[in-house]
Amino acid sequence: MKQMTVPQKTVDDFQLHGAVCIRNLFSREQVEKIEKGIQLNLEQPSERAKIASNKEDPGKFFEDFCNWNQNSYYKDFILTSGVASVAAQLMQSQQVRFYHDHLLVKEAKTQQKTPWHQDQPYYNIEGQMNCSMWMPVDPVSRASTLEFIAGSHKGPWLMPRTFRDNHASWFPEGSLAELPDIEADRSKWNILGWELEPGDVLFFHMLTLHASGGVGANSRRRAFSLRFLGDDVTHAPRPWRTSPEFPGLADELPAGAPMDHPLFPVIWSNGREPVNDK
Ligand SMILES: O=C(O)CCC(=O)C(=O)O
Repeated sequence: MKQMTVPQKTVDDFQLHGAVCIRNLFSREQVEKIEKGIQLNLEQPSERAKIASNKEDPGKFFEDFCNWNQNSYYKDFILTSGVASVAAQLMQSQQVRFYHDHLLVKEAKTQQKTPWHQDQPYYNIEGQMNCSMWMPVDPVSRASTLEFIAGSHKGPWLMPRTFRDNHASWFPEGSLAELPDIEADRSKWNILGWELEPGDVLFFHMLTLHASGGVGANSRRRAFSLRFLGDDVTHAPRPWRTSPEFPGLADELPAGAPMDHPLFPVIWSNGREPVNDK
């Protein structure tokens, strides 16, 4: 497994702000591999794929999850690009488990925004040592990029809601604090956001509040995301459908157990372990 070394300042920024941009992390060749993976994913979507925009939207927001095992481009990237070594450093974790992949394509003219949210409340995990990678294969303007609220990864957990109709489909109403209205006065918040070129990559904590805008007439925005788990992460089975869902997992992995399951292979272990590509 390839090792890449991240400057200490980047690690400190990730720990402090919960989001960082690493410029030029991946070569054109790696970006092209993901581009091919995305094309294959779009041609052969899984049963988990969904359209996250309204019918009236002049564009389309397509999402799919958990395809790495069927998509050789994704799998090759995950296992050989060195991305796991970056995740290990940012999380300050000895070991990195792969959690899942997530494809997010906003076709040209998509108006659908991604509202402010944290990812972890939608998931089936507890633990602080985690991170997500978000990498576009198209140039992304400041207006269409992913934005983050610096420091929000320190908590609290905020109520996850459906993106289009604001429904509490996960935690019961009243059980978590509500999201503040960030757009009502953006100047009150430390908002981080970077214009991106292919090869630039964002990493963020699964509790960091993030959001993105729509895209312009000539700017398709294909983004590929990977989710990584560190040493302290354990299984948190939920009585509702998580996003993504891992059907049957609760019967195999008890609450509070490490995520030690073939669905979540260890892809980095203290820089030494061979890749487990079950
Ligand atoms: O790509 C987007 O617009 C949203 C991305 C996101 O919410 C995520 O990767 O968790």
